[in-house]
Amino acid sequence: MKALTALAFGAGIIAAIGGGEALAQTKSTLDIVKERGRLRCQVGQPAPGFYEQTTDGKWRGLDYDVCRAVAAAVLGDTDKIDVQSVTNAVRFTALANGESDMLSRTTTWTLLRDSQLGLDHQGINFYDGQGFMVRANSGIKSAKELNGATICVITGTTTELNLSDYFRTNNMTYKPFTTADSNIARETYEKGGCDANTNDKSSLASSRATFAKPSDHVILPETISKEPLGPVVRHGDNQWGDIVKWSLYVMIAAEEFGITSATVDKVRAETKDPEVRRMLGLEGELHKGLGLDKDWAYRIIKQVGNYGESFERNVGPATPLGIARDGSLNALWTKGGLMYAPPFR
Ligand SMILES: N[C@@H](CCC(=O)N[C@@H](CS)C(=O)NCC(=O)O)C(=O)O
Repeated sequence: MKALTALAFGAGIIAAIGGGEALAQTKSTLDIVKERGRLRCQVGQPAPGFYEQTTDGKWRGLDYDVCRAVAAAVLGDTDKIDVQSVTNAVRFTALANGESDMLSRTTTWTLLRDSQLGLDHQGINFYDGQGFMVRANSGIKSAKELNGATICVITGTTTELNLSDYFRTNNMTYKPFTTADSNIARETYEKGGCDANTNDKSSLASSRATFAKPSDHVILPETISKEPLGPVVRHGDNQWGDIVKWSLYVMIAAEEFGITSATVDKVRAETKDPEVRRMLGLEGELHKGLGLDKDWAYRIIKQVGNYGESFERNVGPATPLGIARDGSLNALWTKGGLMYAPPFR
């Protein structure tokens, strides 16, 4: 419930800031963030594992760690973040008009979003796909059995569009219960107002973790779409986009190199690996193009950790979400997955 208070507060910030600031922006986002000394990072309404508030009011999550990585790279401190928590329906406007510096909030990379909304996607931090959740006692075992069902869905999402495509393709009908508020969708489904809840499968796992009895709900086997999720910046500010994208790649590459938050100091003192040395700023001038100092990547690994550390502490098998990584698209490319960082060269 604490999260709800913060949500209202976060939405208030957005409203209060208004649309002006960056429309008249002549400075780069990097300069604005450095001058302000704070990163305005947009997340969604709290979604456990991805962006949520703990009892001490701090935010955490797999997506929030991308915000933290950028804050560590640019401002040297993962706490220098103003969190903007807003609904899906206004997320792109709030970024495009300059209220947010970036967003990192289970957002799917699509052609339309990348090319027609004044935005640029910056890589993928979670490979997802859309699914359905139903009550275990419904006896439903497949999405193909949902003909005529009432389905809870959040507006302004790819989810809403895929739902329509899927039922049309399979010659089935459904009654949508649509809302912009993810809490209302979740609660309406939990209280029996919908036969099924549809969302990205990770989001379903996230919702289920908040239910009174998670085991009363099952996620059906079908995956009806591709949902590559990742951070987004405004179109046209390429250096800022590079910073966001390469901050994420540092986390992925660090895991591939076997470097963790606990070992990065030792690695920095001892490594002879040329690529690791370039990434950590021990050799070369790679930081210059980003407009950052040479320790930017070191700080990300030290303060946030590598991608695997973030995955395990936020959404992995030991968390309430319990998402398996082995054998999934979210494994490193060296382990059969798609997590892959371009070279540090
Ligand atoms: N990936 C979808 C949206 C996925 C989604 O709806 N995520 C859930 C996570 S539980 C959600 O609604 N979160 C609340 C929010 O972001 O406001 C998209 O980009 O349109």
